[in-house]
Amino acid sequence: MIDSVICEKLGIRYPVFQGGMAWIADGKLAAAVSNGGGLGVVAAGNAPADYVRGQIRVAKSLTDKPFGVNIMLMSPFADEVAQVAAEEKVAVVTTGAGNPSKYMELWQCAGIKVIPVVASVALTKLMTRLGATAVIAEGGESGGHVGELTTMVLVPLVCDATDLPVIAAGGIADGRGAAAAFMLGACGVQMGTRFLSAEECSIHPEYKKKILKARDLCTMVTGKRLGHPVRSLRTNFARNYFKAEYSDMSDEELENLGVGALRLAVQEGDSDNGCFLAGQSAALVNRSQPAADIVREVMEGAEEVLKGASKWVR
Ligand code: TUI
Repeated sequence: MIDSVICEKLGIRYPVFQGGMAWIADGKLAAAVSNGGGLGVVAAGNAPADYVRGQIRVAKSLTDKPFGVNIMLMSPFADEVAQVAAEEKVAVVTTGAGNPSKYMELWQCAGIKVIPVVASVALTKLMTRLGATAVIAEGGESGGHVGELTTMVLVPLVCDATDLPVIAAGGIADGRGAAAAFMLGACGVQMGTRFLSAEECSIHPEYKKKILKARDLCTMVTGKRLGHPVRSLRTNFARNYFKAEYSDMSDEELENLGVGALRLAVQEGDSDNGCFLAGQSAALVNRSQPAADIVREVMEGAEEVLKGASKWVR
């Protein structure tokens, strides 16, 4: 059985976090992952505080296991959502797309364990100083908002920069990826894309179909011009957006082109106007199954790979 310091720290069975996917990771998915022994996470994304409080309560009604809330720091509602997480005294807060320094004390005073996504060594060191419980090193293979570095480079750099437990994310969707993450120094993994295929994940059937069909070169990064690079499936929308970035379109028009695109993908399955966020690992995701089976299968797969690793050493 895989054992990890992060399991002990959080009271979970498997060192598997579910990524905080905006518009997607609701209370139902988070509870299913937590009931399966991982750490389920309710994503705030750009949603208002009332919605997030509602989803936290849904998760509480479906599981008595620990779960987290992901605060997307670029959200216009980040301040209110940060407050709701403290009021609801969730077990864990993960953060993304920014520096959560200004909220750390609020969450820590509420007894919440703070586990930020870091995409650089500098933020890793700052979060260590400010008392984070662990950090998530998320490489650019991931879906959604991406940093510059790959998982292969970022994880060992982050491990060298901190004594905190490090969770690896980006490009991990099976036991092989998880085993590799442990070899890089991580003590757990976070997966988003693999959980898009979970039976408890309520995305539009067209979204799920696209993930299950995705092959090696099916994702691309757009949004660099506006400073918010995001990885998504290579749909008509993504191709057109990419072209628009390199046209003489104004920044304002470009910004408007993206408005509402995440919702259109998740709720309407609209291939022409929706932005289907997904990591490179979509190519590795080939079937739908319960979230608990995903958690167990990935960890059992990692165990098998790690047990066989001595074949490389004489
Ligand atoms: O946050 C994510 N992934 C996301 S957020 C999101 S919602 C969105 N919608 C439209 C445009 C942009 C985002 C969809 N996917 N992952 C965690 C993550 N955080 N990846 C990279 C980072 C990151 C990057 C820079 C974290 C901190 C950071 O440093 C900020 C600083 O000030 O040092």
